Amino acid sequence: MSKVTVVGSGFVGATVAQYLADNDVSDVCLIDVVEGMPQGKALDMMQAAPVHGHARKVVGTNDYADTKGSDIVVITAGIARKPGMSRDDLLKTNANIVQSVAKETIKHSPDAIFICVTNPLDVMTYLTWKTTKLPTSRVIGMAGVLDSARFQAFIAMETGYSVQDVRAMVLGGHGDLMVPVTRYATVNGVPIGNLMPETKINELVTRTQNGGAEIVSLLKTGSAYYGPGRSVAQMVESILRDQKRLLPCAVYADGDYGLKDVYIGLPAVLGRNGVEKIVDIKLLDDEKAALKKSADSIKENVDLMNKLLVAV
Ligand code: TXD
Repeated sequence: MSKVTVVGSGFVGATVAQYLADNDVSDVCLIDVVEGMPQGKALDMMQAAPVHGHARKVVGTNDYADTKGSDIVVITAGIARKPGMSRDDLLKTNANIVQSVAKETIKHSPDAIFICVTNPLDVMTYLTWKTTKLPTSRVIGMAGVLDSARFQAFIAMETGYSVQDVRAMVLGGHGDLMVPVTRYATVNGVPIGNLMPETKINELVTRTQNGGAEIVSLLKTGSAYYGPGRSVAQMVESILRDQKRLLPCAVYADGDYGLKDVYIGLPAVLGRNGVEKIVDIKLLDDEKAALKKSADSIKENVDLMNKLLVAV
């Protein structure tokens, strides 16, 4: 029986928990700093179980002792940027939260694989790795699956073809500098360049890059969670069921794609051991340059985070 701890029982955390239990992937421990909230959501999910017909356990808690022995720890704890708050303030606040969460969870689940979700994603994943001191294969960030899903959804909407036939991968950091590798985007193997003009592809790329902001501006409060939650769940499922899916994830580049000492979105095979392989999909020079630019920006933020953390 697998156990997944989800730290941060907010919108994304609860969506992950619901999918994992409903689809019989694992038992779930939901934890949060807010008292009663994870317990309430867990109880609600346990009451949905008889209707749904699964026998998975969902536990809500504020006590890290209950996270003991988790196979996977998903970190969604953090705050969203509030009006008037600088990016640096957000970086500092979330870095402190993620650092404390990683320290607590690794104590109780030393054999776990960690999936970081908190923004700024690539930087927080790096921090999770540094804090847990785990091998890089066991610390992964979720962003690429979501960004790719958004791109795929837009391709399906544009062409009118079934989303089930659309495949695409978005690499690079989770932000303005993400790199949607349009050459590899297809509808059942047909490159999208055969199906729409380049100007349209560029429009879809821009919409993908602003995918999170578009939803924030519609929701007014909070950010996306169905897409993000489902994306995390796909990674968890690939690991626990040893599916060896090739998914774009924030992984540690140690010379891969010419990048060093940075967590960034690259195509990775996820299986029972975590990141089992980073696949080199042969990029063109301008795609490599875009990836490098994205990596440089992440590294600048990691440096800034290190300064802010020391300043605490
Ligand atoms: O693609 C991606 N990686 C992302 C990232 C897609 C969507 C959301 N993304 C980020 O995930 C977002 O920017 C946030 O940083 C996280 C979580 O987003 P969510 O929408 O779930 O935020 P909520 O609903 O505010 O939930 C966060 C919870 C909330 O219940 C807090 O009480 C809790 O985190 N929290 C903590 N839990 C445990 N421990 C500590 N210290 C803590 N601090 C806050």
